Amino acid sequence: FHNPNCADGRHTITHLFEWKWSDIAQECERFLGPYGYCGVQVSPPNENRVVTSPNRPWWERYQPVSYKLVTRSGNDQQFRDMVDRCNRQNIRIYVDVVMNHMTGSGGSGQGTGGSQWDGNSLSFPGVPFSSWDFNDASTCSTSDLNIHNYQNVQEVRNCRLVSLLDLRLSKDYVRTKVTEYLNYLIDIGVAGFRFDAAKHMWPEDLRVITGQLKNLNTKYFPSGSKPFIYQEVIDMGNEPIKMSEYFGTGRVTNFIYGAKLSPVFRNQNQAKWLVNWGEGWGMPSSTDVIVFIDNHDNQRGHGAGGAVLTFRDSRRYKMATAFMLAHPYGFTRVMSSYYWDVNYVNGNDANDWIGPPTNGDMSIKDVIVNSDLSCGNGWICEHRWRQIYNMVAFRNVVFGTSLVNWWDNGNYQIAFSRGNKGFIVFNLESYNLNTRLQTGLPAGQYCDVISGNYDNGACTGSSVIVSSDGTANFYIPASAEDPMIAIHIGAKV
Ligand code: AAO
Repeated sequence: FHNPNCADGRHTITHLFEWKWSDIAQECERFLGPYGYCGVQVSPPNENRVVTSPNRPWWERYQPVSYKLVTRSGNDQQFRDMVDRCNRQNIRIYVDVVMNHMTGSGGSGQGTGGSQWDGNSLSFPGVPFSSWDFNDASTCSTSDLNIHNYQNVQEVRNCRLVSLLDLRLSKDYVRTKVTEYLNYLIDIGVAGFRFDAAKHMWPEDLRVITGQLKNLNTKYFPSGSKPFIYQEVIDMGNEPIKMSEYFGTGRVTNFIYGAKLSPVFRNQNQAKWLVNWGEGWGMPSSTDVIVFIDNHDNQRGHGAGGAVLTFRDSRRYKMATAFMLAHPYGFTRVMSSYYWDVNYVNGNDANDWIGPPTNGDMSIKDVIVNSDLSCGNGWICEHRWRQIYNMVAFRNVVFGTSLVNWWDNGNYQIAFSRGNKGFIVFNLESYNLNTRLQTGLPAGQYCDVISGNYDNGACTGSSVIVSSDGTANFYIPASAEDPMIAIHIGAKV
C-alpha cells in the first residue's frame, strides 16, 4: 500500500480541493499530464449531508450520508469519465475516503444524492446503516459520547470526533459495507485512497479492511497492483497514538513536515539546520510518509499546526514548496486552494467554513484558466504557479539521486545538488547572495526554472553558466521576486 502507483517518471500529486469532476478531467488533459504531475487527490466523492447553516461549508463533505457517488463535484457517471480521462493522460486519482463516521449527531434530511438520513435515530438507509452499526456507551466511556481527551486511546478511537456518529468498524457488516465502497472505486480505476481521520480508527480494523481490497483495475495498472493508501494521522509527538501504528496499512500524512518547515521559510529558524532535514529531524522514514506544506484543514486553522505557510504568503510559500520538491524526503503533495476572505475574531477565522466559489444556485463554479496559466473564478491553483510546476518537473528529473554538495552560509543561505542532475540555491537573508558554488552538473548553460521557463531550447528567465569544474556563480538579490535559483539537466540550453 506504500507505492503511489504513479506512471513512470511522475512523483507529485496535487489536491484539487472541492473541484468538480468535469474540471479535473479537463485539467488532467490540458495541464497535469503535460506538466508532469502524477495524480490528483479529489474531495470525497460519496453522498454527503447538505449543510445550510452556515450555507454549504466545505466541511459538509466530511459528513457521509451514503456511498453513492453524488456530490456537488458531480455524479457517478462524471466521476467515471474523470477517472478514465485522467488515467489516459497518465494522471492517477486518489480518493479522500471518510469511513470513520457518518453525519454529525442530531438533525435529519436528505443528502446530496437524495438519500434520507436521521442523526437522532442513527439511520442511514442509503447504505444501509442503523443504530447497531455505531459505537455507543458500550464502547465509548465519555458521558456525551464525544472525544474530549486525546491522551486516551480508547476514547479517540471509539468516541465521536466533533460529534460525528462513529462507525463500529469492529463489526463485520460495517467493514463489509466500507470495503464494498472501496472496491467499487478500485473497479472504476482509482489508484489509491486518503483515509480521513485514520487516527480515530483502530489499526486492526484497517488491517482487516485493507486485506479485503481488490488489486487495481488492469485496464490502467499492471496486474497485481495494490491501491496506494495514505492515512490522516496527526502525530506531533504529544499524544499516545503514533504514526508508526499505521505503517502496516500504508503511508501516513506527515504534519510535522509543514509545521517545522514553515518557520524556517518565515525566518524563524535558521535554514542551515535543514542540512539533515527528513529522518534527521525525528520524522518517519521517507517511504512511510506523504509530505506537504499546508492542507485543506491547517490552511484555515482546522486540524494541526496553526502557523503553516499558505498561498496568502506567496513569496515564502513558493520557496518552502520549492524546497519540498527539490528535497528527496517523502512523497510530495501540492495543495491547490480556492480563495475566501478571512475574518479574524479573537485569533480565529470566523470565515473558516466558507465553501468553494459558487453560482447563484450554490453549484460549484467552473475553474476558468487564463492565458498566463493562472486560474479565475476564485480558484488559486497553486499547482499552476510557474515556480511550483517547474519544481514538480525538477523532482521528476532528479528522482532517485541523493542530496549532495550541501552548502550554507551558517545562517539563511543554503544550496544543494541532487546527484549530478539538479541544483538549487535559496537566499533568505536581507542581503544579496553572490557566490561561486559547486553544482555537480555537467558544464553548460542552464535555465533558472524559477525566474522563467525552458521553452524551445531557450530560457524565458535568467540562465546559469556551469563551468567545466562544475561550479557556477550565483547572484540572488535579497529583493528578488523569488530569492532562489533552480537548474536541472532537463532545462539545458
Ligand atoms: C463540523 C463542525 C463541528 C460539528 C461537526 C458535526 O465544524 O462543529 O460538531 O461538523 O456536526 C471537517 C471539519 C470539521 C467538521 C467536519 C465534519 O474540520 O470542523 O465538523 O469536517 O463536517 C482532528 C482529527 C482529524 C481531523 C481534524 C479536523 O484527528 O482527523 O480534527 N481532520 C479530518 C479532515 C477534516 C474533517 C474530519 C477529519 C472529519 O481533514 O477536514 O473535519 O471528517 C489535535 C489532535 C488532532 C485533531 C486536532 C483538532 O491537534 O492531535 O488529531 O485533529 O487536535 O481537533 C497542535 C497539536 C496538534 C493538535 C492541534 C490542534 O498543532 O500539536 O496535535 O494543535 O489542537
